[in-house]
Amino acid sequence: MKKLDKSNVGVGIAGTGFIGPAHVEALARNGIHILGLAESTLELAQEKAALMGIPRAYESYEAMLADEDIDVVHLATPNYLHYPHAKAALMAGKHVICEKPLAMDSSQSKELVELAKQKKLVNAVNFNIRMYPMVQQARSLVQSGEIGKLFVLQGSYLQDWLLLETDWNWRLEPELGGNLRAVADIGSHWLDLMTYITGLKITEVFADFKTFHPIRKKPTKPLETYTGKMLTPEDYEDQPIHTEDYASILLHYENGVTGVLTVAQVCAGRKNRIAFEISGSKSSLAWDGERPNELWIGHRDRPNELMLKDPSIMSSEGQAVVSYPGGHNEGFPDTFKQLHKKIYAYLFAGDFDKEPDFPTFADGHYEMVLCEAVERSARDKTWVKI
Ligand code: NAI
Ligand code: SOE
Repeated sequence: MKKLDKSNVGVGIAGTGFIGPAHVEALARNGIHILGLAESTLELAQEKAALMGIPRAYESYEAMLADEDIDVVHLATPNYLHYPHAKAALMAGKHVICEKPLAMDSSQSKELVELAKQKKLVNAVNFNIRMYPMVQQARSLVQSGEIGKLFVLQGSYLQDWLLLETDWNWRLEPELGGNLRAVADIGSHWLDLMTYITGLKITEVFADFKTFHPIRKKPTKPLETYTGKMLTPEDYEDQPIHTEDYASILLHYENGVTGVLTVAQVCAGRKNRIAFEISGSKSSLAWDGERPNELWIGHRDRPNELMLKDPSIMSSEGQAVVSYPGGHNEGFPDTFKQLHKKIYAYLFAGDFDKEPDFPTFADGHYEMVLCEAVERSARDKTWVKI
């Protein structure tokens, strides 16, 4: 296999709607320039390639994989395409960086884990939220024992972009997005984060779901994520909804640690608010993704602290994902930059037996297993073991 570095790596991307361009930008900020892109049509690929200064626009995803200059593919397409596209890329000998969720069910994700291992190819899932500096700081504090023995992990992931019955996106259609919506789309980030920070796996779950809009108004023309506000009322038709707007999930972790997560995409005013609070026998930690440069540290026997992102006072893991000094805020696009920096450093080092320091297909598969347990629990109204 050819030794890859920044000067010779050939990167292709599929899907340049909302999040694809964040990958393109993150890579450019790491000194890696995307060679080609595939879209749903050649015309769209050409238009997006021109917009982002990408040299090659392919007529199809298959044409991109057939390009021998492509070594790595990023998948930023709707969920139902992740499994077939990731599988085809691995079969073609390409490294794969896939958006979450990794697949539509756990048998698909398991197959991808095994295939990537068999082919000895780099595989990553874009759980970018791990890369916020204060999340890394929280992880260091938990891992070093400063919080003490862990008791409770609680939090939420709330959004309002699907609040109205006229709000529409492919995520609402199970054939395109999967059987779970809020849980798989955003809850998976929170669940991944808690296991990443604490090192603890979930042993059982109990979930309660609600769909507030059993019928939504579907636009009669396709639209990219977050662009629905531009439509007018005559552009809609009624569509029954079978996925959850809301879920609360009770969680039992290893070592007797307990947790609770609420996710919802209908909470007015909460744009993209992932938040957690971790309580242990010594102290607590709280973080809010809409104020990502702050970490609250709670104490019983002394005043609480509000730590601001500042590499000069952070753990080495925190420092590793910071690009700017204190007071110079970093946010959502920076998490992509930091995650891709780690993935490509690993790829260029070339030792794929080494433990990756980024989320892999194994983490994506774990989330699929969790999602299926959550779905079963909500349906059967009972605790489900993982
Ligand atoms: P989107 O609908 O805005 O964009 C999807 C793009 O894929 C569109 O440009 C569409 O034309 C293209 N596409 C559709 N079929 C294709 C095909 N056969 N070949 C190539 N391109 C094709 O969707 P969005 O919001 O960008 O989400 C994409 C994926 O990224 C989803 O899996 C989602 O869960 C994930 N995501 C992750 C985020 C994160 O923070 N990690 C943030 C937003 C999305
Ligand atoms: C939409 O809910 C969305 O774009 C998710 O798909 C992402 O994973 C999340 O990071 C932001 O919200």
